[in-house]
Amino acid sequence: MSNVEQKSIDLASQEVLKKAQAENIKTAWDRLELQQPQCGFGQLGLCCTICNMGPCRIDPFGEGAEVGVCGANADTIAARNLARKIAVGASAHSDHGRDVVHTLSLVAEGHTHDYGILDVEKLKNLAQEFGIDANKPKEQISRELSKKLLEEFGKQEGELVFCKRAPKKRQALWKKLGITPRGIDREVVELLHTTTMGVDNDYKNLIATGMRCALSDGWGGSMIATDVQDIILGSPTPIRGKVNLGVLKENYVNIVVHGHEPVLSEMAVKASLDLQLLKLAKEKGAEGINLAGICCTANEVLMRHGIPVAGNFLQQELAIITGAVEVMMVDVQCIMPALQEIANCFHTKLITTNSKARFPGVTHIEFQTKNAYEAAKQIIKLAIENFANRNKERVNIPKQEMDLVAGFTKEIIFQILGGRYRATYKPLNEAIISGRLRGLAGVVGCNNPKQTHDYFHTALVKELIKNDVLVLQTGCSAIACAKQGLLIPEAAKTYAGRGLQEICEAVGIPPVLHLGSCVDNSRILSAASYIIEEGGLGEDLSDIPAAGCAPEWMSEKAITIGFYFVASGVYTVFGASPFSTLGSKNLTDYLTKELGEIVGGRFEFSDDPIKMAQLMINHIDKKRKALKLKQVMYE
Ligand code: BF8
Repeated sequence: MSNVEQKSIDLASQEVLKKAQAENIKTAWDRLELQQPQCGFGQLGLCCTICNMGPCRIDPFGEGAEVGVCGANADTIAARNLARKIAVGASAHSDHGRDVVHTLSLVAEGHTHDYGILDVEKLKNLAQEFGIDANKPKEQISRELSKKLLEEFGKQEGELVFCKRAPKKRQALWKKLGITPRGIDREVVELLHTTTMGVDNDYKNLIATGMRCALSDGWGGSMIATDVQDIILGSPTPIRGKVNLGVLKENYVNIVVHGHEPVLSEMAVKASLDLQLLKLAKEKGAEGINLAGICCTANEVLMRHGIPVAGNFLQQELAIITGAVEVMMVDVQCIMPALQEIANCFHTKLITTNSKARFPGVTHIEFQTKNAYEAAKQIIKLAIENFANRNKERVNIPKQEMDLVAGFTKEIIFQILGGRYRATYKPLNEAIISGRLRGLAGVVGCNNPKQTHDYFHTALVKELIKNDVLVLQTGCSAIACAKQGLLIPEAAKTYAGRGLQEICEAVGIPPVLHLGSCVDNSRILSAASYIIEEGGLGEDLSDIPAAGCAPEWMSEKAITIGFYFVASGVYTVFGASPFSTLGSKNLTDYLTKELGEIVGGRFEFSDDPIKMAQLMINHIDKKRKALKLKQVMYE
């Protein structure tokens, strides 16, 4: 794939890819090419490395081995492989959530003054959900709440408290199926246990255990991460920002935060405004300090502070290749191991900050809640010192930068649609009931060099909004659409159908709402629960005219998100290849057909974005019909 247009639809990325080619710097696209042909057994899910009698592989054509040495067949092997990915995805989000709660407990104990309790109302609401007297002083509430939240991870019995946020009918279904999550860590461990050699050999049972684990992420770890981040960092409100590599500035010290945990990037924001550091930057010949983000941590600081976003997952290498980045500071998740080599081609210093995620030989500045601000200052100082090492001849910052509006939470949707003093989801429900809006879609997830970068996200979302579907976005998908100008109110006029346009114009919102990072997919679950509570659109999440999609997914976390959406009743379409299950027809049929009868949600796979949108629209129309809603107003 040498043609940059095939690699990405994003002009800024194309420009930097050309530079990479000219300078013989290898990126993910080149490494993908070197991997061709990729392992067919792996793609089909038919390779088993679980025990030392293997590795075994099943012949997909039925001519060779039909079972592994232990006797496991294609169904068991493919389901075990998939289940392990669900466990890993859940562990990543949930471990993030645990760290955030730990920060809350340090704030409550007075062990850190770098963070505070910024959303007291949310703290009190959560306290009530956990049976804590909300009239106590906020520090006392925080102490008790952080203890109870930490217990959610280690709980052995009962059910996660946030499950109660789901509609009653959904809760009852989870109970009936035995998939109500009990404790977050317990579900991850139990799922891993069942996948080891000689435990669960029933692919349907493995998927049930997998759904329980995924639910412990969506209605547990991720939801905790979202809500506690809002408490200690402040709940986002709609905010304007800029996106794409053009946000890097030629005469500034450029620092890129990359990863997932905003407790770190938040301090980088604070430190980048430090007057002494600004003075130092000027002394070193820079005009100032420019902080930008990549991936989900970018979404976090964008939503709360309007910090510009340099790009999504596939742009992490490209940001460094601009030659203008002094420091890229990384914490956990979605950080390509290749960054070290790319940084070595330039003056860029890669800095790791989390003890869980290190690179051999890379500078590590350990970031702990207690020393947070000092560590951030140290990193920024290092970036300033590194400015002099920048080779101006090799700097090539693309011009492209686009405006966007971010910061829509479930609470904000209440306010913008219902007004601050009569906050309600009623106008949203009524818009769907009357047919002005066809329905809702959650479009989320990553980039994958196997697909033309950003094309799947944007083509799909354009098709949805053209058909009066309001789109809720998170993660790298939101960044992709933002770069193409879909996250500004003006986009409604250009791209949205007439009904959606009328709503956007009436309340001044974009047709595509940015709800945050990947853990913030939990905001979509909560918003959907409010819709049911409001009334008129059924009794369960599976009744809502809505669908989910991850068009360019690559991460195990996306699989887990898909499973908690499906187990919550949402029809969910995945792009790229299916989850390596095609080697088992039984498992694939189970995920794409039978699950719908069991949990009300199921998977669909497609490699065509327009077809994906059409599948979602068909599903939405089917749900409208089941609810006996009026015709869509402007067909
Ligand atoms: O958690 S969307 S590439 S950055 S996994 Fe990663 Fe995928 Fe981006 Fe955020 Ni989510």
